[in-house]
Amino acid sequence: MLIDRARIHVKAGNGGNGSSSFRREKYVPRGGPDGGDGGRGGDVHLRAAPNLTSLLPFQYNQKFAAEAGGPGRSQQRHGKNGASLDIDLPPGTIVWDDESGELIVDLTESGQVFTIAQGGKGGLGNVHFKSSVRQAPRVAELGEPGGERWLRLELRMIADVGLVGLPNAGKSTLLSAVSRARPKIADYPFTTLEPNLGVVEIGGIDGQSFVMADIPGLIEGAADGAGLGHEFLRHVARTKVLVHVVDASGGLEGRDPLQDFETINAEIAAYDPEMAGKPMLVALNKIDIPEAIDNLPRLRTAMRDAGYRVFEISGVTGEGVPPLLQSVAAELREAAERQREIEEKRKAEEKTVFRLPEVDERAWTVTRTGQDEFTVTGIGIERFTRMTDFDNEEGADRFQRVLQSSGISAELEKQGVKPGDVVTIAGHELFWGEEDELAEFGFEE
Ligand SMILES: Nc1nc2c(ncn2[C@@H]2O[C@H](COP(=O)(O)OP(=O)(O)O)[C@@H](O)[C@H]2O)c(=O)[nH]1
Ligand SMILES: [Mg+2]
Repeated sequence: MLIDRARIHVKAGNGGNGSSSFRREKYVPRGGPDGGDGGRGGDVHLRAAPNLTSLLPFQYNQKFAAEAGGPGRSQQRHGKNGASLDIDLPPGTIVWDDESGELIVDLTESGQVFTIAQGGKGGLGNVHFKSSVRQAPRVAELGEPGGERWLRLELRMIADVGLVGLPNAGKSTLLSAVSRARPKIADYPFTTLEPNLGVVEIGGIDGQSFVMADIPGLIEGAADGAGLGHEFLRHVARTKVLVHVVDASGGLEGRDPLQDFETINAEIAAYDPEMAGKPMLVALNKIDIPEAIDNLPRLRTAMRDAGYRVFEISGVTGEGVPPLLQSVAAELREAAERQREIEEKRKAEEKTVFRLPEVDERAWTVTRTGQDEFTVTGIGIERFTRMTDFDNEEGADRFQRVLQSSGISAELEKQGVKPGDVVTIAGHELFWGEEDELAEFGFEE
């Protein structure tokens, strides 16, 4: 099996800082606050893009960052929102969080989009913090940092096209002629129950490519009841087109190729009726041998009469191979089109764009983490803490008011917080202040 792996870092854009500017107008003494909000940072999306078959590009390029939001500006002007970034991955890519090992998403379907990192919110400009007692507030929020993480990508290639045929028909030879796969050739009819995979690249405008599997052992294994590996079955089940390779020469024993063809078809039908229903192209192989040439007119007529599309090829010389591949590619495009219609119907009923799970951002938890230590967690309060500019006295004041109005201060008191204790929120260490201090909290300088 072909497994491709890569490790990449994604970073959503930081939110822009809010502006703390003041109006400078001739007749407005100490003009009012007019600093606008920072722009939102761009998200990073993963997208399963058709036609991609490899993670190779990610060996060279590992860092991906969406644009940061612009800072808010004077005259209440909003900062520019950062552009989001789409990372195209081949369908079949499995995405893990590199640190925790958690499975994040399995991009199975072409077109599937997943938001992997959310852009930071823009900070509020000081225009929002106007009140009657606060004529000229300096406070403005910092932008929220964008999400970032290391990801592990794994692409397990699934075959689009399966090569079937009797041992020695020339399946492995054909696969190695059209791809970089190097299956063992000849003398290995029973070697392996793992399919060999190769990526076949068809030139042309859209640079179509597909994954072809040489499926040895299907018939042998199925016929004598040998257990086929799970991976093997997965490949067989997911192929969309079969190419039936027939040794048109009849081999050294002078067999009848039509008889060979029937044998395999009967076994496929017995093995899995669904597989027998897949589109099948016939490749009459070894046309570089005189015996094959002699057989061609008879085989061609019989198979076409039976409704098959027939190609005459030589895996060894390459003769006749390009038209076969073009037809396979066309067949796959049709299969993809049918699949897309099914998907669209399904999409009409359910949403297939996955988002990060929705959670209650305002929920918080206060935990006593030591004799004199407490930790406050919660998405909203942590974000607010990261966005607070503690160097700014008014920002710090506002922070305290939020702690009070949210009930966090009351909960800390209920749990027995006393002056001098450390309260940690989003990595900031805050000291609980004395009752009679102006500020209930003092902040570490
Ligand atoms: N002359 C000739 N020999 C071929 C051709 N394709 C395969 N062979 C030979 O047939 C034998 C079996 O080929 P292989 O690809 O291993 O068949 P598989 O068992 O179907 O995978 C090998 O000796 C190949 O060299 C062909 O187009 N022309
Ligand atoms: Mg083989």
